[in-house]
Amino acid sequence: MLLRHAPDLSEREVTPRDLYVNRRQILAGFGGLMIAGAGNVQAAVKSPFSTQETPTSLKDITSYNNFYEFGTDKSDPARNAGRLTVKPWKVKIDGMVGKPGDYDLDDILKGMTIEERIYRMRCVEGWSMVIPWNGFPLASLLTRVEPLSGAKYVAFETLVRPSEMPGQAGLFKILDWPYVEGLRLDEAMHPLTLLATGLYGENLPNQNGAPLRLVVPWKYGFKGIKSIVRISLTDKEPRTSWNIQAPQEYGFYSNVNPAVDHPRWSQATERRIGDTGGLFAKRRPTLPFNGYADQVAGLYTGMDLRKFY
Ligand SMILES: Nc1nc2c(c(=O)[nH]1)N[C@H]1C(S)=C(S)[C@@H](COP(=O)(O)O)O[C@H]1N2
Ligand SMILES: [Mo]
Repeated sequence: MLLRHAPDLSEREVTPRDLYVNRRQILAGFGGLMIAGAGNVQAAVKSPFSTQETPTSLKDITSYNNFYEFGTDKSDPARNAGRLTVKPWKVKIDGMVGKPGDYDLDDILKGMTIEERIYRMRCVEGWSMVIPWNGFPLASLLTRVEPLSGAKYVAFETLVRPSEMPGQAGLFKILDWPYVEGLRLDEAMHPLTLLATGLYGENLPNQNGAPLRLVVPWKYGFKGIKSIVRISLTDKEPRTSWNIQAPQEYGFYSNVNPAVDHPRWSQATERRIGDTGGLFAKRRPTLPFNGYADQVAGLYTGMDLRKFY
């Protein structure tokens, strides 16, 4: 049995991909210790929420991305994000918290459980990937900074650094920078909600949102804000980039919902990236809450999800 504190191991030392699927499932809890299976060196702990679906290939996960700070084409982030400096990395935590501050990401990681979770990640464009994330529950961080009793929402902001983000430096303003997102506090505290720092046992590739990005498995991909530099607790519903850009098309909630069409396309089915046949591969039915309805539907009881889309 191997017991180590999270900061002793960088993600690079965590499980190689071929060990993933049949790994012993031991949950260490959020106590700050990792427990790996006897005789194994891997540090990640498989989440009880992991899907059994086959992960998308590393190549597809890292070459088909949306990250408009690096360009609007799906291939732009892989080409342009390499120059982004991701260390050192500070995260400002402010607003309605007992312990606001400018935290160094390495300090945040001290004592955090490194968890392995294989999540289906879906995107509004009707495609999906299955990504084996490494990271820690957002709740673990929020609990440590002590939200005040009046806090109802969490707002997130991405880095603004035009010198390293060509999409922010161009003549055309693609989006209002910084990219912003938000969650209700109960959504943010849900154990499925993750701050990812890696995937496939490696540090997060820049194009996937290094060094820290949000993963909300039951929401569309655009909720997963990348390269986060600020987390604010607030009592007002935060603004979100896609809602600012196209309010008729994107609401605050952005829950995966096959029953509610996007104004310009159906959201009933999705294309799994990597399925044979490429663009012509058989589409899959999209599941309510991305297949996590048992865990999260209760967060929305009594809400009209056509109105709160
Ligand atoms: N800062 C920032 N975060 C972002 C985006 C972006 O353009 N900028 N795109 C979003 C969208 S639309 C999607 S689909 C996912 C894609 O994440 P992935 O490239 O890791 O699959 O990132 C989301 N997070
Ligand atoms: Mo997206």
